Formats: sequence, C-alpha cells, structure tokens
Amino acid sequence: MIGTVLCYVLLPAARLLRALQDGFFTCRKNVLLAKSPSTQIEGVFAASRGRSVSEEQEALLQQCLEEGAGNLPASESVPAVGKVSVTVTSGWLEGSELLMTSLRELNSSPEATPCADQQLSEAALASSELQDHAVAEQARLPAEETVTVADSAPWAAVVPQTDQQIAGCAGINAEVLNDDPAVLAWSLACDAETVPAELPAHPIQDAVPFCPVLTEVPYHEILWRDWEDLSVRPCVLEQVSKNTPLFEFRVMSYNILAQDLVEQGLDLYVHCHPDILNWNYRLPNLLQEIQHWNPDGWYVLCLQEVQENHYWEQLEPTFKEMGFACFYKRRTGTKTDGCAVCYKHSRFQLISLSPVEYFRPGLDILNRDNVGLVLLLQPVLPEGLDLKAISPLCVANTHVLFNPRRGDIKLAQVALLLAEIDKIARTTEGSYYPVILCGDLNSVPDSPLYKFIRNGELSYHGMPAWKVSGQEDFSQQLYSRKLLAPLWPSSLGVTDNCQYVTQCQPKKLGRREYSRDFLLQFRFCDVACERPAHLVLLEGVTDVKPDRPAHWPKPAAMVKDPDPQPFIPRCSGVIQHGLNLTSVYSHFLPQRGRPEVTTMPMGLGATVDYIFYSAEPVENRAGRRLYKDGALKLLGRLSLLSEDVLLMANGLPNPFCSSDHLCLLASFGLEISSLRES
Ligand code: KL2
Repeated sequence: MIGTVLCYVLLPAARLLRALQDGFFTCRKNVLLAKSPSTQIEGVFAASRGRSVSEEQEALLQQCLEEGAGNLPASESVPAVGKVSVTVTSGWLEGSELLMTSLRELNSSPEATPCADQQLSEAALASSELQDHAVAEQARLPAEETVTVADSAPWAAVVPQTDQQIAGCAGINAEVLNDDPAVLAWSLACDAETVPAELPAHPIQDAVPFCPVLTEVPYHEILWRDWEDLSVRPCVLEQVSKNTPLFEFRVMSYNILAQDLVEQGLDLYVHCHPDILNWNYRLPNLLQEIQHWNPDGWYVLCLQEVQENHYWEQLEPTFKEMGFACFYKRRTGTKTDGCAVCYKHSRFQLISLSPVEYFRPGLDILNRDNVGLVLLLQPVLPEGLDLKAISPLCVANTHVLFNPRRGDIKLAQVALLLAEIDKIARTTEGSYYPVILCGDLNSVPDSPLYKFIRNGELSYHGMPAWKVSGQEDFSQQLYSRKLLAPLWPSSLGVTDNCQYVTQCQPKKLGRREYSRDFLLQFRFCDVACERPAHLVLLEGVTDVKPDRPAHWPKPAAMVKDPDPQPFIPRCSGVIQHGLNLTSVYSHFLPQRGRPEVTTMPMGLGATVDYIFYSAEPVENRAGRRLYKDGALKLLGRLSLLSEDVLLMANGLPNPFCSSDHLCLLASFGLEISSLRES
C-alpha cells in the first residue's frame, strides 16, 4: 500500500517539484547573472572611444575622487576618471557598487602605479611568501570565525544539500534550504550539539576560515568577480594620450571539465550533488558564463578539456551561430577531450593554424597524449585602415600533462609548443609578433616550469621531476626521477632554445646548403662523377672515377634529403626560449591578502591556468625578469578568487560554476600604427 502511494503519488509529485525547481533556478540564475557586472568594451579604439557616463555616475565619481584624491597622483586623476570603464547594464545600484570597487582599487591596488611596478610587486611573490601571507591572514582571523561543519563529503566546506544533512541542521528553514541551488546552503550554521552522530566532524574544520552564516548567501555574491580596469596605468594612458589607436579584444582561457573525466573520476567530485555534474546541467551554465563575459562577442576563446562529441554536436554549432570561427584539436590515443580556439570572424582572419601533438612514438619524454593549438590571426580593421597597420597576433592554447611526478614530460611538452610558436610567430627580421599563450599548464606560479616560460631560461640538470610543476611535494620519497641533460634527444629536431632545427639553420650563409650525409649519398653516383665541363682537368684527380665494387647496388639517380640536420650544439642542462612572456594575473589578491586560485582539486585551491602575453623586458632581478607592456597592452582582467571564498561556495564545481576551474579573462589593446590607406 505504502509502496503504491510512493510510486504513483509521491514520485511524480517529486518529479514535478524538481522540474519546477529547475525552471525556477534557471530564471533565478539569469537574474543573478544579469545583476553581476558586465563590463563592455565600448569601442574599437581605446584612444577614440567615447564614454557615456551618466550624470549620476559622474557625480559619484567626483565624490569618490574628492574623498580619495589624496591617494591618486594629481596628474593621473583626471584621465583616470575617464577610464573607469564600467558599463552599467542593469540597475544603478550594481553599477555604483562596481564603480566604487573600481575606484577603491584605483586608489589602493598596485595596478594604479606604473606598469613596471605591477611586475615589481610580482617579483616579491616568491612562493614561500605566498604561503606566509596565507598563514598570517589565517592567524589574524578571530576565533569565532571558525565553524564546525557537519559534512559527509571528505572536504566540502558546505554541506551538500541533501535531506539528511538538512535535517541535521538546527535553526534552518528546511523548506527554503531544500529549494534553490542558486542560493548557497546556509547549513554551515549547524552547531556541534546538533550534528547527528552519523555525520563525522569535518577533518579540516579548524582550518576553514569563514563565518557561520545564518542568512542566505547567494552564490553570485560569494563568487563575485570584479572587473579590474588596468587601462588606467600610466603606460597605457601615455599611449592613449599620444592618440595611438588600439585594437581591443578579449581573451578567455577556460578549462571546462570534460564530462568523460568527471565520470572517470567521480571520487574527485563527491562534494557535488550528482545533478550539478550532469552535462545537461553544466552545458547551459558554461555557455551562459562564456556569453555573459562576452557582451560584444570580442572574444578569443581558448578552451581546454573539450570533449570531442560535445564540441561537434553542441559547442561548435553554438559558437558558430554566435559568429565564431572554431578550431579543435583532440588529444591523441584514446582520450576523448582536447583544446579548442574560437574567435569572432568579423574581428580576425586566420593566417595559419598548427595543431600540435606532443606524443612522439619511441620517445619516453613525449609519450603522453596532450596537445596544443597555435593560430596566427590577422586583426580586421575597420574600413579605411590598411591591414598592414596592425601586426598579426599569435594565439596558443594547450593543456599540459597533469601527472605531478612527470615534470620532465611537462617541460618537453611546453618546449614543443614554444617551438611551434617560434615557427608561427617569428618575423623575417627575427623578432616576434605579439603572442598570447593560454592554457592549463598543470604547474603552479613560481614553479620551475612557470619560471621557464616567464624568464625564458631554466637550468634543469639534476632537478627532481616532481619539482618542475610545484603541484605536490614528493621530497620524502626514496626514489625520485631526475632531469638529465639533454632533456630530449636531438632526433626530436628541437634545439635547447625551443626552436625547430630547420628553423634555425644558418640560411643566410648558404655554406651548408646540403648536409654531409646528403652529399655522401652521391659518392659513387655516375652522374655526380661526371666531370663538369668547367672543372679544370687535373690528371689523376678530376678525370678518375672511383672504383665501385660490382656487387653494390646502383644508387638511385635522385635521392631526396630525408632530414637535412646541421650540427646544433646542445648546451648542458639549460633550456631557453626567446619569447618575452608575462602573466596577465599576478597570482595574488592584495585586497584579500591571499593567493589567487584557478582550480580546486579535492578542495585545495591552486593556480594552474594562465594567460601569458608578449611584453618588453625592462630588467632582470636575480634571474627574474621584469616587464612593461609593449605593442600589446593589458587593459583589464576579470579578478580571480581565493581558496577560502571558493570553499564557502562548496568548492568547484558548484551549482553556479560548472567546471572545476575558473575562467580567466583579459582585455588587450594592440597598437595600430598611423599608416592609412592612400
Ligand atoms: O588538473 V586538470 O585535472 O588540468 O583540471 O588535468 C587533468 C586532471 C585532466 C586530464 O588528464 O584529468 C584530471 N587525479 C586527479 N585528476 C586527474 C588525474 C588524477 N590521477 N588524472 C587526470 N586528472
């Protein structure tokens, strides 16, 4: 009887309720997203863009400036007003809040100081200091901020919203709690006495540094990400004041978490309600997020962990509809995901496309299935401007091997990508077109791999392989693989400078047009042994044919040079590259005094995703390069979050963010020279 009631009445009722909830959630999330800041790029050219700041906004700006003017350099304050580029898309309240935030940042953040200073502040961020900051911050937290979290998941800071756990929480309106996944569980407020015996105490509860919240906290408030306007930095302002126009575009790098990897590694997502791991739930969320930050469609999108069937059946058709041209490279072997690069075809034209497979048969150092994509794009300028007035842009995207022990493989993969970038982006004069390198490098900031990309050099000989990525500490292990020189064999055809051998042949000298091996093939070739008419006849020297044993096979008349390889010396244990790359992000949140994170594996936050871009080196301090912006200017970025904030939102993925990574987003301006079409 009870069974019948359950089957025929309660289950359909529950399903109906669920459907209503889903509908409600989607509506609610749309409202939340609409409320969050959508900073729009307001014109093609930074120098010529006209800002339409409403009177109210101007009044507020004026007020803020009067209050905070002391902190701003007087000469900078006026242009700074004009550059606060917040477009209020919804209510004035949200806009004004954001405006205030931007102004606060202007007054306090290091980004408001000259460009070199931004990088100088980065220089102070040795990884040990990052730790120190975090520890110090934690120590300062008042004792009552530590909460007892009742939790069946191994690390989740927030109780997954199941009935059992809700029932265990005191003082919570279960009806409300049960309802809306867009609103964070308030169940943190469970106090020790009310935790049922079957729910183990949280193993890291004392380390979870946040307040118990009794009121509802919407995800979008916890996960709020500010748009940081960096176009107010003097180096950019100087450019703008010179009236040099800029071609503006945005770049997003996003590891969207392949569904097959979710299903193969469910243990990694025990903190998530199964419904939010469903691809049908995640896909619209991911698309909505990508679209939200792309109001004008000025994106270059670099995606990782894109599952091939989802790409061809869902993502590519959707992006195509949105006016994107898309390119995809699946990982080799049996892996079902890969990297995609998409760009608005009204904004860029493709010059060249290079998919890069890191797998090389027979080479242990390159026996994994990771891939990359390198594109050379021609920015499209409005009518009247010559295409030649702007340089092509090289965009590279990759997802490097995860295995924390195999830093040797990660380095070789990065070297191959850099070699491809070198081939694609090197100009005939030997300099490089501006490069943007995005991706999930599975390596943390200030790790040897990170330093190699940023400083252009790494001395690796004798380094334990696990150290390269800085993901985990395996120093206690008895055996550890060491990196030995040369890292990869010469047969790979890549030099220690991360250039293809064929690319660095001394072409101009023309002395070694053919390799020795190639020429030796002609030793006994009849044609080659004919004395050319103009060759001086020396008896016994130029008139003699070599004795050729009769049983030797007759050589082919034409032999193709299989691989003309000039001798390139390998220096011992040092790899280098000539691209000058710096990171869009500083990996530290000054306002929170904590490291930024881009992913949360098992509840531990880390930065492994990056957007690197070409800049000009200004100084080398103790092996660490300092950069300033060159032709490519960083105009803004979407702030990242810290680990404690993400823990408050139940880590990643959560109902609001549908990947285990955050998206990275930056706005750039590329110089347009004053060349005009005649
Ligand atoms: O760290 V990642 O997640 O960039 O988000 O990249 C890899 C890992 C991705 C592709 O290989 O799958 C995840 N433990 C945890 N995560 C793993 C593991 C593992 N052993 N292997 C692969 N991944």
